[in-house]
Amino acid sequence: MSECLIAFGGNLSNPKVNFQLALVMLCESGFSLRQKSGLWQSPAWPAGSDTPDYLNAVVAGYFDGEPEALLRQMLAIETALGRKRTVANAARTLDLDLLIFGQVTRDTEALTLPHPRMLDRGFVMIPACEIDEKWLQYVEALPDVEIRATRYVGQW
Ligand code: PH2
Ligand code: MG
Ligand code: MG
Repeated sequence: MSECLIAFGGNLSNPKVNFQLALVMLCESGFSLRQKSGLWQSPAWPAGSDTPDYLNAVVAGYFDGEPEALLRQMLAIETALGRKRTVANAARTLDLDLLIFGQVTRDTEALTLPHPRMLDRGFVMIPACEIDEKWLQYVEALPDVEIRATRYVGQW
């Protein structure tokens, strides 16, 4: 069993419901949930993106298998819940990003572990702090405006 951390994001057609459905589907695919953050709302990154605000969350749990197998399930769940792949940072119904998978490192076209940009993103680090306060140092390094623009909006 490897302990893993997964980021949820979305800004089209009821992301909260998509998060709930995606979590059920993940748990049916061999992922066992340990802890989940609440929901956090923030403007689309990068600043000035002309697209709706995002909802984000982070979940921690366990997976018995290779990270590539978990990633395959995550991509299938995104597709099942209406994700269309167009250009980078396009608005999306659901984005599932594998942040950490045990001590595994990967640098392939399909998968980079740990996730290369996770420490720079308030919408990932702020929810991650609910799971483990070790991420707080990365939140403290973010611009004040970004921290203030990321709002807790409840459970899911
Ligand atoms: N995801 C993106 C692009 N921009 N902005 C916010 N606030 N939250 C996201 O999850 C997000 C984003 C591409 O994955
Ligand atoms: Mg993604
Ligand atoms: Mg993403």
